[in-house]
Amino acid sequence: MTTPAPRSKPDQVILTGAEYSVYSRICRITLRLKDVPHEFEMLDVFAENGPDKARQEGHPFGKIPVLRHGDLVLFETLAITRYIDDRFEGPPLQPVTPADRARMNQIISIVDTRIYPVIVWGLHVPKSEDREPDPSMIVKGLAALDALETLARHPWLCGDAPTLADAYLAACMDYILDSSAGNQVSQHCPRLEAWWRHAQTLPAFC
Ligand SMILES: N[C@@H](CCC(=O)N[C@@H](CS)C(=O)NCC(=O)O)C(=O)O
Repeated sequence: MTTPAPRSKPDQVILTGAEYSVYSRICRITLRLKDVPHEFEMLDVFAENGPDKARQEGHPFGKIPVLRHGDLVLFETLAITRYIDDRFEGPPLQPVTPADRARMNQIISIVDTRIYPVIVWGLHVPKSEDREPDPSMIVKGLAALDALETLARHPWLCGDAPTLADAYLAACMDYILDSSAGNQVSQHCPRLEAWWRHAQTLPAFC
């Protein structure tokens, strides 16, 4: 793989991704929460030449998102969002106490390993393509939502202020609610429901 040539000005922030992409949304929410001026460049990774274009942008696996800040090119959403939080002024998005930080990391891991593969790909995508999901996906999806319901605090997932955990879960909410596990939120997850209603009052999450 060749290293992509820098093409942004020293302080320019460019996020390459797609509106539909959960991981691009996580980065956009994070940039907005920190109030970082940035440009968004659309790259449809599911188009025929999408993965090649993503590789040219600097993603070795041909995925999105990719963040450029001056000469710096980053891929992997956790690295991107932590960089945004560490590098720019604005409200801190990672809790200070070890216990709260661990809770944030638990929620992020659940989104990465359960919500995205199970609910987004295992339930939402089959529904949008008029296919029956694998029944095991429903069981796993409901278990993931139960775990998040138990972890969620008020008004934000980790307490008094939004963190990267809120950005991660918020980016999936449209897909969760539009999946066969969506009713679980209104019927059995009062904390998540209240959190999502509250989050949507902030422009960063819309
Ligand atoms: N671990 C990566 C996951 C990125 C990812 O899976 N992005 C999706 C879009 S939301 C993608 O590019 N999918 C295309 C593919 O897997 O070929 C991250 O955290 O950024």
